[in-house]
Amino acid sequence: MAVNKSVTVLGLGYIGLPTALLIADAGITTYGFDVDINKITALQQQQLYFEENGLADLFSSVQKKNTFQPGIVMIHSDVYIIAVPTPTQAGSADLQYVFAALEEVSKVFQQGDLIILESTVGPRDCIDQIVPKISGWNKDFLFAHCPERAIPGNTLHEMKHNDRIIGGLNTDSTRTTTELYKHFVNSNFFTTDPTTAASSKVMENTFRSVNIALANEFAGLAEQLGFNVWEAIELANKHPRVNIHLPGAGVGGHCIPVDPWFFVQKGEDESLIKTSLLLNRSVPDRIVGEVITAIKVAQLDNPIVGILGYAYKKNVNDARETPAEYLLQGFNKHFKTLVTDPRVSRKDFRDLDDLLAKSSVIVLATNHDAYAEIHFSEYPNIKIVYDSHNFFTKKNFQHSKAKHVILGTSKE
Ligand code: SAJ
Repeated sequence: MAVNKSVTVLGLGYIGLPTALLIADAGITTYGFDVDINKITALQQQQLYFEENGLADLFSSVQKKNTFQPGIVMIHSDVYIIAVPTPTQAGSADLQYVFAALEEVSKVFQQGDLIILESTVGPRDCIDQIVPKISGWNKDFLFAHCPERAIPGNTLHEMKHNDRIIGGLNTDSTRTTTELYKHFVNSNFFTTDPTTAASSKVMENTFRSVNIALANEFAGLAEQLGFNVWEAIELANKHPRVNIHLPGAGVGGHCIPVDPWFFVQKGEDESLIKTSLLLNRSVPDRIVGEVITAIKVAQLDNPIVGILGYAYKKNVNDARETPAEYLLQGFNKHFKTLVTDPRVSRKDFRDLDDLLAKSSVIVLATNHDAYAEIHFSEYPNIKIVYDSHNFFTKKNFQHSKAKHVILGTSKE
């Protein structure tokens, strides 16, 4: 695709904004559309609204080139890239935001334009629902499903260097999409049809869900059988064909607890995929139960629980579907509960020091690097530290009387 063509990215979130900026940085005129006026205003005032490695530098580079124009009014361009959320709804992808984006595209769409869907959708959604909608406009069109595969925290690197799967509706669609992506992706392109592209994307996150569930089940077994799950996983992973994932406080983010549901058929019970999703969802409740037991054993009266970390994983400021919310709700039913996170700000959240000074029980939900330097001896009020990530070391507990309870280890 020639650089004199223009692109509009619809949905300027965690995927859409970096994608738009990479395309604009390649010198292609790029329009950014979002229904959220606050996002558009921020961008027009040269401000970003989420953190991502390298995004600020990319944004200033693009500003100098003057190739990116955010707005809330659609303007015609040659390519439309849709990167809007697709939550789960009763076991399938909720396509309402995709349809709303298509509605916007239809206002300016011209014969022969290309529509690329980056949002994750169910295997047959493109063919059964999205393509028929575009066909209804009665104009020739090109269409490809090119599911995003970048991980929050390393989004820009992965967008540039991960292999891309281009699921074109026909050869022209695949070729034009590949030509565009070659402007900013420095990796391999694998071409297929939209249904296979969607399926492979959902399979990737399902692989993660099932493997993390296995690790979480191993953690439960370790507690019952009296072994250390962290050490056992490390040893098992010495085998050349074994790659056990890590247990933790549960599974968050807008992908792994969501996308595998697209594979679960309605009414299906005996599905490995469904079991993995439910197992991962049950982890925060299991932790709440374990902490309550530890509190009883330690005979703590009126304990105050302090949750360390609210982001869904370490070193990001993203709290979508975070398991820390289930911990908060679970503890709140029984005890006064405080939360801190250096990267997620909410009015009711505390400073780290304030939380450490007030809590008698600490529950590590998110293993942010920022917690590595805590010295529990400075907070004699803290009696129990529940560590969901095997994160703290002896150094953190030097001269401290707090009990270090590690998920997935014997409680004796
Ligand atoms: N987690 C564990 N144990 C592990 C690994 C992760 O409990 O061994 C937890 C994390 O703490 C987190 C959740 O799982 O709560 C998901 O984190 P993640 O880092 O595994 O993945 P995401 O959700 O940030 O991004 C995933 C990626 N998919 C895969 O790795 C297959 C990313 O490449 C996708 O682009 C993204 O989903 C998406 O948008 O689908």
